[in-house]
Amino acid sequence: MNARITLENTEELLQKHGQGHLLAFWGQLDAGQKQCLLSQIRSLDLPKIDQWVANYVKKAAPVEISHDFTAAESYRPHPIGAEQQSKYAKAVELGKELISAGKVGAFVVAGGQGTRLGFDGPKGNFPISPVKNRTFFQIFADSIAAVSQKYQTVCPWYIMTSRLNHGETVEILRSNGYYGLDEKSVFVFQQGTLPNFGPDGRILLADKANIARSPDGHGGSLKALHQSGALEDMKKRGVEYLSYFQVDNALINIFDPLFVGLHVLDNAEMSSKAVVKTGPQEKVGNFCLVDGKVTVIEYSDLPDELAEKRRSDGSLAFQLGSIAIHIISRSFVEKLNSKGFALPLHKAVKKIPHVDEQGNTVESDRIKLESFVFDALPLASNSMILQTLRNEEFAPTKNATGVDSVETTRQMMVARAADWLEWAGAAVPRKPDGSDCLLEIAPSFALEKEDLKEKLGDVPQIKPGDSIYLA
Ligand code: UD2
Repeated sequence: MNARITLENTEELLQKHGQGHLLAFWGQLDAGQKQCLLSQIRSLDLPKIDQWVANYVKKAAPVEISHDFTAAESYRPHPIGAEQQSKYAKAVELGKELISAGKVGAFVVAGGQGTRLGFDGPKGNFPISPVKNRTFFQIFADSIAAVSQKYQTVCPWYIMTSRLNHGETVEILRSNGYYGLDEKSVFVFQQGTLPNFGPDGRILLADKANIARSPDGHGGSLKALHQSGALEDMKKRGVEYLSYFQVDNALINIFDPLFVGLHVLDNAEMSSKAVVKTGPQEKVGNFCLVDGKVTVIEYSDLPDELAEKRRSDGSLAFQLGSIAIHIISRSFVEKLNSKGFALPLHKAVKKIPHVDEQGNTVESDRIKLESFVFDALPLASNSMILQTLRNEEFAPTKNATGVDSVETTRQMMVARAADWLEWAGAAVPRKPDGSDCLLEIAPSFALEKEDLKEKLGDVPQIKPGDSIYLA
């Protein structure tokens, strides 16, 4: 039976858990603020928070890595040998059937802050394409429309936002008419939050009446899919697989029949795409096998000696980088939610606005906790990894300039378009370090290079210095 909740017993409970300071400004609050703060405090699972404080907030090392692990195996981008060739062909056919039957949905996680890019607003609204300055959201929507058209189906789009950008994201989609997609097939939902902490484990106040909170990481998507009704929506539509990707990858191939098909043929619950890392310290997760389970160890958590370890042929021992592209079975997310699950948390030190003991608003390095979606991989009964080619599918936009930047993304978009056109038989003017023109291919023109073969007649002659948009 629930005991009656009063200010006194709340105070007592908070004291017991070392969080009594949350009521420090109680006397300065009006009745509405008091009620609001009390309900926030009551929603905290304080015994669980004690564990988080001990296991994550106060621990110096972010995660403990068992040294008893090996590198994970993967399928190559192209099949090796006749047996695999026939498996890939079967997978492609199956993948196409599943996409045509409307069983695959697009799922972008777009709840992050995108601080490094220095862009004001949801990252999905950043104008990234090299010729037309189309935004990430526009590019994804164009791909979804083109796939729906190609397979004569409706591919729904699930978009996860956070409290930091939900309203703005919805408004961007609405004011752009959902980029021509049917509004009913675009499902936007918010991820959850977790409280912020000081280094001593005390929960921070954002102001005198509110607990400071941050989005709970992209791992929060697995709960949010359930809590928001997105899973229910998928079930109603008959969507069985989610194609998961990040908001900052303009080269994403959202509906890849081979990837979907291999996932299903291998009875996988959650699968991943990987690239061979550019070097030991590339900022991508590392695919490993821990106790026989596919596991991703984030770049910041892999000890240097393992990151640098090489095989006899000179290649990196841990060479498969995680590019945050997954197929996730709906039944897997349903199963996790039905039996209750918790992903491990990771600690990040960020500038977080909060009130100090005097009640002044300050911004300083404090702690946020988040979960990572790839930590669900070991929970899957089966998990498959498909290697892909970086220049075809992975151009992360993290920074304004330099590595993984707006500039490198645009270069990669042009380079892929040039490669596709040349493969199909068009002439592309070249400089020693790339193409001597700007090229952009709209998904409606070609979703893959094979689509260009029959469109060559629509490709104009490309001259040095040209800016060409093919749509
Ligand atoms: C991520 C991966 C890294 C590699 C790289 C590829 C992690 C921890 N690392 O690095 O291994 O695959 O991407 O580009 O993921 N997001 C949310 N809610 C949140 C936090 C993030 O939706 O609470 C989204 C965010 O909008 C973005 C994606 O998750 O689409 C990744 O976030 P990030 O850019 O901060 O990830 P990063 O660069 O640490």
